[in-house]
Amino acid sequence: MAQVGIVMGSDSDMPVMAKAADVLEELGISYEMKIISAHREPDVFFEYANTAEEREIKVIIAGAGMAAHLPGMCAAIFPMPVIGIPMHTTSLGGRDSLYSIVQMPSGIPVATVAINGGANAGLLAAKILSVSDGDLLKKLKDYSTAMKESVQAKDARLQEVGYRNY
Ligand code: RP5
Repeated sequence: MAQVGIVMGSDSDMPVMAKAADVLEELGISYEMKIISAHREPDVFFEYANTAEEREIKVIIAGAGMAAHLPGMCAAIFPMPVIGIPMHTTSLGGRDSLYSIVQMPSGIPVATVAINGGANAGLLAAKILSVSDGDLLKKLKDYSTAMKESVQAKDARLQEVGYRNY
């Protein structure tokens, strides 16, 4: 049974949504992944959002671009956390997607990550699940430690070779 529902408005969103899936896989979190357009197939979308709770999904990660209603409409229906990923767009640089997703009216929150912020969406979903999962919390702490060590290794190399040879 999937714990996280990843849903995107179009297959053109896949490169960004894949980063969320990569993080979930790295942390051993089960997920399902769907392409569902709230605008182009509203009936399919409503079926998805209405059945997510009974399918035991705990968090939805929804990514969309332009007039990006998919995350907000998920949040309107699904009673547990929804994380929104605004897609970069060629016309407005993703500000259209960002504003559409982040500017939710009071009462229907969407936890919005950065434009194209797929990895952080995966991490945020993991952190939400870690509230009631000690093993997952340990993996997240290890993830943070590995990140710190990676920065320290870069600095150590900089000190060793100097910026011109870095
Ligand atoms: C949105 O419209 C999708 O989420 C996508 O980001 C954007 C463009 O979709 P395509 O025209 O590439 O299918 O629904």
